[in-house]
Amino acid sequence: MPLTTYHWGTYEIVSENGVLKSLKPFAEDKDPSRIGPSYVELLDHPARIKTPCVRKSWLDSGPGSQPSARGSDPFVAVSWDEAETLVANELDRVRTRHGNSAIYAGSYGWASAGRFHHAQSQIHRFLNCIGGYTRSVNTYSYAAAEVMVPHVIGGFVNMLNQHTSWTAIAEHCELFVAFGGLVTDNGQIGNGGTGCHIQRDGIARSSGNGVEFVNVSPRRVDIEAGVAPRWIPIRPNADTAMMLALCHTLRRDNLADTDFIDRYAVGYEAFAAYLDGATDGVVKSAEWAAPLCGIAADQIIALAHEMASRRTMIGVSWSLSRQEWGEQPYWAAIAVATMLGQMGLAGGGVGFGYAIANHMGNNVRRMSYPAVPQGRNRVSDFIPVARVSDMLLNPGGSFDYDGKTYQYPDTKIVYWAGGNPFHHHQDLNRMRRAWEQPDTIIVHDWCWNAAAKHADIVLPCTVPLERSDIGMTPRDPYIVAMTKAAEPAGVARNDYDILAGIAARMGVADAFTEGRSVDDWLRWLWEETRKRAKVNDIALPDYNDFVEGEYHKLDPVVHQRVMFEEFRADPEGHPLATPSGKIELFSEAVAAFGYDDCPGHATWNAPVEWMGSASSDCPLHLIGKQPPAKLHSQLDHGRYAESFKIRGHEPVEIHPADAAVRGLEDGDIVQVFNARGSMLCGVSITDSILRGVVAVSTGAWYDPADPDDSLGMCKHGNPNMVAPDRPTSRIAQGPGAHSCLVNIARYDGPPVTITAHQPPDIIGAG
Ligand SMILES: Nc1nc2c(c(=O)[nH]1)N[C@H]1C(S)=C(S)[C@@H](COP(=O)(O)OP(=O)(O)OC[C@H]3O[C@@H](n4cnc5c(=O)[nH]c(N)nc54)[C@H](O)[C@@H]3O)O[C@H]1N2
Ligand SMILES: Nc1nc2c(c(=O)[nH]1)N[C@H]1C(S)=C(S)[C@@H](COP(=O)(O)OP(=O)(O)OC[C@H]3O[C@@H](n4cnc5c(=O)[nH]c(N)nc54)[C@H](O)[C@@H]3O)O[C@H]1N2
Ligand SMILES: [Mo]
Repeated sequence: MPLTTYHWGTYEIVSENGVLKSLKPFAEDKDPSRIGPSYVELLDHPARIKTPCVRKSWLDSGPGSQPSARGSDPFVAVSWDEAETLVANELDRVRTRHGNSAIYAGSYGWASAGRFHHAQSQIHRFLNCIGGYTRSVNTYSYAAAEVMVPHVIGGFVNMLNQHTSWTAIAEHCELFVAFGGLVTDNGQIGNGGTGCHIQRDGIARSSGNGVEFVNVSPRRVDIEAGVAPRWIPIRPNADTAMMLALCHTLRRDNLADTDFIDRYAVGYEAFAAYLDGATDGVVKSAEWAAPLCGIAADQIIALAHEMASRRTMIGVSWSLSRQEWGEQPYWAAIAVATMLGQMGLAGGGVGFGYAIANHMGNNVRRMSYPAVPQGRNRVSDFIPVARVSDMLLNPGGSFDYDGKTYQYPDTKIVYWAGGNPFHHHQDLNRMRRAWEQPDTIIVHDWCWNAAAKHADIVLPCTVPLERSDIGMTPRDPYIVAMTKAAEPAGVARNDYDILAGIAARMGVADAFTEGRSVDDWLRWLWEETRKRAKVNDIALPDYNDFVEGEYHKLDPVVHQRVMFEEFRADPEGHPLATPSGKIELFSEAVAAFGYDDCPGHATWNAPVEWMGSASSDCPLHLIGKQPPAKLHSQLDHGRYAESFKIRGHEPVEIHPADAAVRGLEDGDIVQVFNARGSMLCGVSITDSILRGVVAVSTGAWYDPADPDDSLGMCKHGNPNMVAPDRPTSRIAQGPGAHSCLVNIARYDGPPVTITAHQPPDIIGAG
């Protein structure tokens, strides 16, 4: 049966008489995700964007007109001809008058799977053809780790594909201590596409072999009940304190593996001086950490002893990076693992994000795949991705990043394809003000989410079911021939064709397309893939046979992968990519940045917003976690995502005691609020959450309660109404989304109608 693939899995396309009917789980998938099938019912949903549209004031009066009406102005339907001309002229005006750095096109976001129709690859290639753009660096997923961990062990993102495999864990690990849990709902996702879901199986098989799981997390359900995890409920954003206390205990009780430390690490003396209190007068003992992290000192001490006596894997979820000082728990976890001396042993050491995505801990043969060539970006300006509001509000201002200082450019155009800033960015009321700064905002999307509704020019794109592509990623063994199963809705076009049309009007058609059709590009990508495969001694069929066969599965590696195995065997021959070639428990490079809050080793700093600073105004800590029933904002308007909501609102998980003092019952509608804004949620009472903590999944489309947004309230339940736009630190400038205090009260304002999934007013839509 023909196939398609998404970030949440591969599906068989079921058609009758050439008409797409449904999606069925891929036969190879042992644990398919239920997210996917919703796509079919959404192709023709009222929220589908079917024609190019321009915001009325912008169309009438030109760039920069009435920017505060973004989100409330009606749109005017225009032809592709007109839309291409408007975009080409505006890009040309801005690059001529202000230079290409005035075009911000970081365009962060997950877009869709498929190697060719990857929106960011396309838009970046196009903009490089016209002189370049200001880009973004790092991610919303784990920016703090991306910047800090390379200083400590010489890499991070590259290492995610090298993690010790579940097969090695199942065989050799005895104790798996997971900070932030192992959330198999999150393991539904595999960026770039995924063939067979393996996370639940990896955990179950390990458990069956006797691996004991410890869930260090504010939520009991962060490890599935089926494997009988031990729950250590920790206060959010206090993991670093607990980890430092584990280090201190290992040292005090002579459990640290000093042979390993001597041979494989540098800087232990300086770090130990900090643990002992020699540098700041504070001993980082379990007794010190207990009131900070909310875990009894004897429990921390017992855990340290247990970890030292068993083959122990330390898991660190990426959520720990998306908080103020989110760099530190990663450094501290590496310090614990180093002191245990098990790095490079099968089933021991540390791992960053097991179960977070389906590729973590698989045993795939590593092969690099070709991508659409990007050309050269002649603009050197960049921002750390989560500093977007800062950039728009503060042109010419300076920012620190990884030891250096840079300047924000003056942005005139924001161009987004394949991401949803009204989903991913924190403090949306602040972002709305920032959104009023540029002259022009251009968005390609397929549905009328808030990013599209707040743009000036909206260009409708296709979705994977409406185009052919190749689903392949070095993280997954399946290469999928993605088959076109439906005609594009309305006059929607592939991102490639949209950009080719604009390129033609700007005189760069040949540079952008190289004269190739979509089919020519797919064949080109396939031939490049075969060349790379050959170098790796992997034989791939020719293109026609591949498409005919629908998918190709690479052989798994025979050997069980163990991260740091080669380094352990031969640290001189296989040094880490750090200045010393070793694990840097103290980093001279980081110390030389001179940041007083980051002295060169893992450090505890109290966050501004956490349970330690809770007040009667804001007594609860909010976690804005990943949604189980969708990917970010994608498919929020589908029936499956809808089935998780409470009277149309995103649920807020709350402890029975916290609900009782507010007189709340299951299913009540509440306002979750702080000084930044508020959202309406449905109450879900559960004793699976630490008292004092509440949790709301991300992904509900931003739905302001009033057109000019003077209330600062989202009717629907988007946690970025209240999450702070505060960087993790000056080092990484990552998103500090999880460092958030709120209050909750029953909502007794006027009844609301959720309009998030309705299209805006469109003049002249046929
Ligand atoms: N409070 C809080 N906020 C968070 C997080 C959190 O934990 N808490 N998590 C953060 C994380 S980890 C991430 S990665 C971000 C995710 O943020 P995003 O990646 O921006 O979120 P998505 O909803 O996946 O956005 C993808 C957009 O691309 C569109 N799209 C899909 N396919 C195509 C295509 O082929 N072409 C075009 N042009 N568009 C397409 C979709 O309709 C959607 O609007 O959110 C971050 N935000
Ligand atoms: N279904 C689904 N899966 C997804 C995604 C999605 O949108 N939907 N998004 C994907 C993406 S882009 C990413 S980056 C990953 C993110 O993966 P994660 O960052 O792991 O995901 P979260 O769900 O935000 O957090 C996991 C758990 O961490 C716990 N937690 C939060 N704060 C703390 C803390 O301070 N300390 C401790 N110990 N625990 C804490 C919470 O209880 C939460 O349930 O997920 C991916 N998987
Ligand atoms: Mo992410």
